[in-house]
Amino acid sequence: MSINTVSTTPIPGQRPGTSGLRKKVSVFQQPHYLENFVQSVFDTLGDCAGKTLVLGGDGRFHNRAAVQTILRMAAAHGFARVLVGQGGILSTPAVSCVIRKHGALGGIVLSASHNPGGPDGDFGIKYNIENGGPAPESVTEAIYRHTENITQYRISDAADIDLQQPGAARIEAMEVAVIDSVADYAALMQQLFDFDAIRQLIAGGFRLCFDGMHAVSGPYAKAILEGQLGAPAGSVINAVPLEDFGGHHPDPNPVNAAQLIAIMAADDAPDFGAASDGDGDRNMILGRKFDVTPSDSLAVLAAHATLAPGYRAGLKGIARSMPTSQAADRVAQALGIPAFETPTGWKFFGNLLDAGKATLCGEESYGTGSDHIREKDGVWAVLFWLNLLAATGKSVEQLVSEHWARFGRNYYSRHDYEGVDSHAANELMASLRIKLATMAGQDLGHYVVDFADDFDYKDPVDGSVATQQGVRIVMTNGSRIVFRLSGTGTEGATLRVYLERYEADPAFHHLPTQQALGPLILIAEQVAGIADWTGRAHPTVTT
Ligand code: G16
Repeated sequence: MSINTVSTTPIPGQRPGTSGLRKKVSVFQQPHYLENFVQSVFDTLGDCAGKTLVLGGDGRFHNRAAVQTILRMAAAHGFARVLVGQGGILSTPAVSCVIRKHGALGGIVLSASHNPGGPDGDFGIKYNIENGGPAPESVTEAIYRHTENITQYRISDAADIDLQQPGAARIEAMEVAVIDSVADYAALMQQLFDFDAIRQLIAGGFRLCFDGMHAVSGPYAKAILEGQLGAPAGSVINAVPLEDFGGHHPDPNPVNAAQLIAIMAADDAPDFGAASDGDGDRNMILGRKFDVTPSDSLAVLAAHATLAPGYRAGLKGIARSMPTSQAADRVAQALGIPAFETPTGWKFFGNLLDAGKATLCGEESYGTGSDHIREKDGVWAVLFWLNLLAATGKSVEQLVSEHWARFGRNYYSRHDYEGVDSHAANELMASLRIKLATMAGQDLGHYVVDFADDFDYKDPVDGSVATQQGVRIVMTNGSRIVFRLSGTGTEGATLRVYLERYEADPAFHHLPTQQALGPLILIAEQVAGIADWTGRAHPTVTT
């Protein structure tokens, strides 16, 4: 074995987005592409002698090859040890858990999350810091600056490591520990939730269906739901991770999890349904013939959190991303705890969690989590719901309907216009920004504008500032329209339009969502000229 220094030149466009660097697989397969980025991560970290790195991914196409390359580069950079998931597999929440449990310096997650996989699909890489969470922008920007100036990388010429069995190996002086992908994570879940009560619920005939979407959460759900909690074999469907996710889009929403939606809409539907995404950090929760929006899910979990052993002491605060509905804010107010509003991106929750300001966090993009790790967590959300159902004896629909009756309902929908021309999307946003100054007080038919702005965030812990995080038009009754461009796509631009209407009156709590939001949808089109700019009369995906 020896370490080689390889000459390279900067490759443009390696700036991490909302959650790491995501590109087409073919882009990552270019000579030096992955190596340049990984060396830039290591150069940002500096001396790593004596340090431990965690490494794993969601098993998508190119995962295995990338793991071997990163192991050889970590050895050349002088890491003492790498903990790598068996088969190169670790869900994003499991990486966060393992970093924290083993006191690692950080971790590398190989995933493009909910984006499609396979040779023609997407790949991604993200660095997580010592607290287990995604690197903040100060770190991702430093990595990016290194990619712009890189001239060489260092890599061992060692042979591939066998990742199939747990055990230890060496590359140069570095130890490679192949760890069970599930064990540490499952142990943490047992501390947080009442497994006995859930086991009893299931033994009593309660039926559930978890859709692994042929992505990384299948093995976690199998081990915990079927293995430890006694759900009958077959309760976890699409459980085997595949390199192309079986050709599906591993995005747990009513559009992409169509098989699960059909199962939950049938007359003999199970009591509870759930799905997770490519890397296991998102969740979708369903009752029998009943969908729970992610924003409502966060609010319901917060309102009942003390029923779960890990949260018995109560919540310190609740944080949500700005476009997420304000349902959780009402719970925070009732509990007398602070509510935080952050830009989109789980990395913005890290400081709040580290500082003990927030316990629960959530996003409209099917992400929910807590201070148990520093990532959102799909299986955790499922177990939290099961714990609530076991403790209350109520159905999913009952819990949500009672929540609306108490707090009012925040009707909510996101309209995505995917793959639109980037220039047109930027022009649309620029033209919206120009209008903001004159919008306050405007009568828009059903609504009067209270204020309109471009969301800025000042982190209450470290004072860092993030600007231009989404255009919001807020009505006098709290209803809102938010516009922003996605930071996770790999083709053109994706315009996201977030629509929210607050309804206090229980007589109006059971309207079809798109109907309830109809007037706001019209206003969004009028104000932004979406059809003119994008050439699209309708969104690509409505969730
Ligand atoms: C990532 C981020 C989330 C964000 C989501 C969508 O999730 O971690 O915070 O809400 O992307 O972001 P955007 O609207 O910019 O596409 P994931 O699950 O893709 O890692």
